[in-house]
Amino acid sequence: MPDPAFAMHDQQSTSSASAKAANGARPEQVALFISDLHLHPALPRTTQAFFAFLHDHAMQARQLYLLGDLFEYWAGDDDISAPHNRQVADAIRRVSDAGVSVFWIAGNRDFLVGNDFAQATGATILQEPFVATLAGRRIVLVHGDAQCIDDAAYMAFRAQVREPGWQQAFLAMPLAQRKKIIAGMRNDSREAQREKSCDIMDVNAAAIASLFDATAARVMIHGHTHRPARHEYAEDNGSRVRYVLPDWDCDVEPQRGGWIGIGADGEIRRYGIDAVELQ
Ligand SMILES: [Mn+2]
Repeated sequence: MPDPAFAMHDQQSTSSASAKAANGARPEQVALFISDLHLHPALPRTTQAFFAFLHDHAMQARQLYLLGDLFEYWAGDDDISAPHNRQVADAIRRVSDAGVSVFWIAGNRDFLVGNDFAQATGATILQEPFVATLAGRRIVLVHGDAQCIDDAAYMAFRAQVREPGWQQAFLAMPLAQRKKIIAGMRNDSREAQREKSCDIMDVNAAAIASLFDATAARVMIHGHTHRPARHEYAEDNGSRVRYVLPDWDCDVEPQRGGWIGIGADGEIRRYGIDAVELQ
């Protein structure tokens, strides 16, 4: 759906990128992608690293895509006045105020983000799968949890909590009660994950193939699995590439995190937490 608007952006960014390149500046980033920061007041260095990323990198990009689980959890938009949430929202607002288009895809932890958050941050909430055409490339964007179909219990839970009726009933509860329920769910899910094999936690190959088929995209970017990688699949009519974003934790050593950028040249590059390009 967004293709015409994005195509126009692409042309503009290509011309201004060549102007910048002539001055010897870094090539312009058409879009940056991050996910799985799991921001939480108990992890202050991760929040600071996110702010540094926004200031040093996102501010200079044309578009920023937040691909899910920016927050460790989101109890509802009425929790935006909590100090940590407010700081994060304000930081995103500064990026959108600077003229960067900010897009949001919900993760499995922050799917209750709604219109009030979008308004406060200037972000546009996208429904997944979302196909963006950037620098002439058709790219499908998802968080990644919906492709983990081998985890039947999670898929059933996901179907329930994504129901508008369920969300309405949940959001009608007092905020303190919602936070209590979420704290209980987080404990349960930590225990459940310990018992599951690594294979079940990853995306399902057939689900990935059918998402490529359904969207006619050649590139996919997602997070969720915390298995940063670049996967290339050979096809009869050319290859498909799936990029997996890393999760972030800068409150442990070694610190981890990173992002993906697409340049005006159409090249997709992966960067580590230190902004060094990965191979
Ligand atoms: Mn996730």
